[in-house]
Order: sequence, then C-alpha cells, then structure tokens
Amino acid sequence: MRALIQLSLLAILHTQADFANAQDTTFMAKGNPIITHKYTADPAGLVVGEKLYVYAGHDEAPKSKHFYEMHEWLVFSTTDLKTWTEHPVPLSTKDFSWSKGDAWASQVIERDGKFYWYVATEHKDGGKAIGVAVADRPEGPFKDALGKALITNEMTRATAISWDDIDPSVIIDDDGQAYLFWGNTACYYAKLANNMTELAGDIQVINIPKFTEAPWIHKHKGWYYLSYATEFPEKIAYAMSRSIHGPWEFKGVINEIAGNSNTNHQSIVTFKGKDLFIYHNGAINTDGGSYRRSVCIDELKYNKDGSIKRVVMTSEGINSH
Ligand code: FUB
Repeated sequence: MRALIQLSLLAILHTQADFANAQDTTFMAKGNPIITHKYTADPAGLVVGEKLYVYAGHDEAPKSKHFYEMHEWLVFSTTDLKTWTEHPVPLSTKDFSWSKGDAWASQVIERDGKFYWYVATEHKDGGKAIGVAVADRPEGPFKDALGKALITNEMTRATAISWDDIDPSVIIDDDGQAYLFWGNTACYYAKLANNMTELAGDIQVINIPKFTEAPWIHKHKGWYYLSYATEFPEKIAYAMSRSIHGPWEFKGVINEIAGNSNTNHQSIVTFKGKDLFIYHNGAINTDGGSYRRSVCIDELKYNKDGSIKRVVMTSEGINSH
C-alpha cells in the first residue's frame, strides 16, 4: 500500500514538473549570434547557481520598418553556454497597466530569493519610464511589483528629451545597498530601498564623457565599472572608480561598432570562471540590422591593473576561446 502511495505521489510530482516545463524549448548555440530563431536585443545576464540566464527584448520590426518594434521580453538559460533553454514568454508590456508599449532594455537581479526585473517602456502619460516586475523564480512568471512606474520622465531633468529614462541597470553592493543606474544622454543613479521597488535617495547625475545610453554597473576585484554606449552608431566605453559614487575615470572603448547594428548594448557577468561580454549585433542574414538584432557572447578580459582589454567580437562565439 505504502509503495502504491509513493508511486502515485511520484507520478503527481512528475506531472507537475512536466507541466512547469511544458513550453520550454531547447536549442544549441552555433557560435554568434547564439539565438537565431528570433531577433533578440539588449541582453542582460544573471547567474543563479549553475545557470546563466539571459534576459532580452524581442525585436519584431518587419523589414520595412526602420525603428524598434518590441512588445515583450524573453528569457533563456544555459549551464554550459552551448545548450540553451528558452522559457515561455515571462513578461510583456501588457503586464504593466500604465505602459503604452515598447519593451526596451531591462535587467533582472535577485534579492532574498525574489527576482526583480527592471524594464524601460513607454508611459501612457508620455515619455519613457522604468518599471519593476517581481517573480519567485528567474524564469518567471513575473508581475508588476508596483502597479505604477518607478521612474517617470518628470522625475529627471538633466535633459529635455522624453526618452532619458531608459536602460536600467542594478547592483547590490557588498554592504547590501542596492543602486539603480539608467539613462539616455544623461546618466542617472539612485539608491534603492531594501524592498527594491522604491528609491531611497535623490536621483544623481553622473559625469562621464560622451554618454549615449545603456549603462551597465558591475564590480570586480574592488573596482566599480560603469560601461555604457558612447556616440552613435554606438561603441561601448567604460569608466572605473573605487567608489560607486565616483568620481569615474574614463578608460576608453571596450567594444567597437557591432557591424550593421547602430547599437550593441552590453552586459558583463562572470559565469563558471569566465568573464562574459554579452551584447547584440545585426548579424542574422539576410534581414538582421539595427532593428532586428541578435544576442552574442564573447569573452571579456581584464588586465592586471583592473582595466579591460578590447573585446574581440567573433562569429565562433565563446566556446571557441
Ligand atoms: O532596444 C531599444 C533601445 O536600443 C535600448 O533601450 C537601447 O539601449 C538600444 O539598444
């Protein structure tokens, strides 16, 4: 009888596990771009245990359209950088009642077992805004954590443009304090409260040269790194500091213009001992380009003094390094 109950329990658990993964699909990366069955942009890496998650926007612009068309964000995971799993669409602009559309750049970060997804999207009241969604698992499902935007256009005044509140990047420092960085033309940062859904201080403007957009904040061996897209078409440059509050020392370009894409929006993470530079280009033949982009991964290397070597973008990808 006990064996029968155990068997039935196992069957139920198995069915639940199958159901949870019912819509996952698996594919092999064959060099760069790593994802070729759909266009993906603005990648953000997150390491959770043995897995690397890559969150990305979904480029859906038809060939005739010369601007972004993005309605949802996607998530992919891998344990070995070769075999990838695509999880069911975890978040769309429709999940934010206050959004008018545009699933622009984003980043996910973990705090106390919850996953917070900071996204840029168009606000119904006008201007780009930053929202935050939350989930219990890195692959979602995610739901709007606030029911309103965390950052709106009225909150930032360093430029007159309506799209300066985009491209969120988040870090939790070693002392537990979280910070949100973002911007276009002006680069902003602010402390986040422990609940990750409120600001805990004033919005500050960062003084770095030729900042276009796409700030990514990370820490490595006691240095803070602020990488960002510079000029247009964009290269990726970076600055270093011993303090998250700066001053930031400009260190130069780390990635050149990515072929036929005028943006290449980077993310920098360490996964299983390798430092990864995750970015996008327009390399999918024949329609890839600035509005039909594709996520790529190459290796990032530090010099002994902590500075970063120029990234070598490859077609072969990370497994050839
Ligand atoms: O994907 C839309 C915009 O393109 C992002 O917000 C920028 O970083 C650029 O990659």
